[in-house]
Amino acid sequence: MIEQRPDAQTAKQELVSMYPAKLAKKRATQVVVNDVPESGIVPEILVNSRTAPGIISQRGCTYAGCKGVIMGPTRDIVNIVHGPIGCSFYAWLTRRNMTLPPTPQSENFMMYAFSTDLKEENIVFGGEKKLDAAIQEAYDLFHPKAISVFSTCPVGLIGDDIHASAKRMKEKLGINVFAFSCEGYKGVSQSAGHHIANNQLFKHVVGLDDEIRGSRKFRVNLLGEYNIGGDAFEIDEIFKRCGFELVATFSGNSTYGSFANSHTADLNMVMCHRSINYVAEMMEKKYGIPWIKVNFVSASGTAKSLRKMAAYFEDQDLMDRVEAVIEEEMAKVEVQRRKYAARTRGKTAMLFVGGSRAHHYQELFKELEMKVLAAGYEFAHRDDYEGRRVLGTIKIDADSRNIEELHVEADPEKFRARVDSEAEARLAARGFKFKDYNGMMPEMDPNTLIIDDISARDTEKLIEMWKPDVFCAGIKEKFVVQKMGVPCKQLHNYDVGGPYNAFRGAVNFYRDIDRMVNSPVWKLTLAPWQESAEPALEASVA
Ligand code: CFM
Repeated sequence: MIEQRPDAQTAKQELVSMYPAKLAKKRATQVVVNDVPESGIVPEILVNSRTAPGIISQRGCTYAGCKGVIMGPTRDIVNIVHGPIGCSFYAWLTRRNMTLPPTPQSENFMMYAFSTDLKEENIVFGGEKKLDAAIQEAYDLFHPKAISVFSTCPVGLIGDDIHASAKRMKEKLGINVFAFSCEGYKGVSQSAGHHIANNQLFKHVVGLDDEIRGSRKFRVNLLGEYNIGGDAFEIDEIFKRCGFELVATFSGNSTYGSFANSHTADLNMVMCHRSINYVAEMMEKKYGIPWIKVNFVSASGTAKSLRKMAAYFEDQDLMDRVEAVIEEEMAKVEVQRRKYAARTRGKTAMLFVGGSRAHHYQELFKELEMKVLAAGYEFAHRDDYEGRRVLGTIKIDADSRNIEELHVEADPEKFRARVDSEAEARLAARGFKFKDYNGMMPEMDPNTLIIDDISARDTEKLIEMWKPDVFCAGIKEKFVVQKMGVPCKQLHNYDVGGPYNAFRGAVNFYRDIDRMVNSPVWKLTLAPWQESAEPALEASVA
């Protein structure tokens, strides 16, 4: 019952007060009671800061963000992990990012785990020779278009020069070989790995192939979509029906060639702002491609994003086609939405995941007429919480300075401004905004709790206090949460469900959430000795 919940301020005090004084002071700036004044200026939150040693939080490492997240979904690059075998095993297709090669014979290396399998001996005497040999072996076996190398923690400590090795082998083999210094400890979370992946992809691949391919004239890239559970397939299908030519996705269902060709698109759409805004910014500077924020999670978000894409191209036929697709799909979705919302209305949810889904998935809960009580990211930055308006005020600390900021200038030959000042004025007059992201907090209710980098202990306490009908997180949290009698929906890999994007995906989500929040099984989770006040066993000390 809502009435019995402690209010947000009391709940915050409870969460923060369990830490030692110094840490409690810091946590108090990472746990925020949301407030959305007229101005839209939400309270400041401390984020992207090191997790205190000893605290079990949801975060992953820099290598996970680079190799697993950004580069993982590309099927035709051989990704070699330079490090002990455990790192490679950890990143082996655990994220459910799917791919669809054009024929069964087409290259697809995603089901393999390539590793140099570093041993103690290599840690002592160096592993560069082993890396050269691994690149050679992968080339001999598969003859791929490109090979990339990822370093894990020990490699950074012993100082193997993976970039020198990549350069040597590139010259020797005549294919593109490039490397990522994405040692796990390099940043405070996965987020640093995103940035490193963006940089190297931009430096070594984007812009290599200028040929204009495809028959449709509205050429777009979708950035920050990773085809978890087949999401990208849903979006692709809608794009085709509307008449957009999808040149590249970074990086769901992607190929090396699509990255190389991506600078020939005329618009970049950014879905996951956290993981890929760097490439969007760099492509704008170097090639003149503007970017807009989109969200294909939820039916209403999909409709809004499609309209924005069509508005950009200022083409009446395109706008008409987009409207027709939206009308047809929304009619179908709405029937289902009403059916499910009748069963989910008023139920409550919490979302603690990643750096964008904790925000995007709130749209689907709105469509289900559910209430979000609390949310937070694992590794997002202030702009993802408070909006890009705070970008100029974010303090750069030593950890962020550790990650290279590429200096990018307009390409003397390939830069082409896609919108002139007249078009820009026309679009602005219609309320169209480029590079615009308001973040999660302004779209949440006041007096909800925003918690950055939630810990295992915070999670338990929060559930105890506010018992939600569904808790959204990942595999590390899932079973702890469920033992407390609350269903946990994994928003990283969708459990075995999905796709959840675009129109059909939204309906899949409605159905799966209805099943979870209305299942009677969660009331049956007490052990016999918890069910009654009577002791189950009696004994006395002799
Ligand atoms: Fe972006 Fe992602 Fe996410 Fe992310 Fe991730 Fe992911 Fe995620 Mo897991 S890129 S920030 S690093 S939307 S793997 S597909 S689900 S934490 S919210």
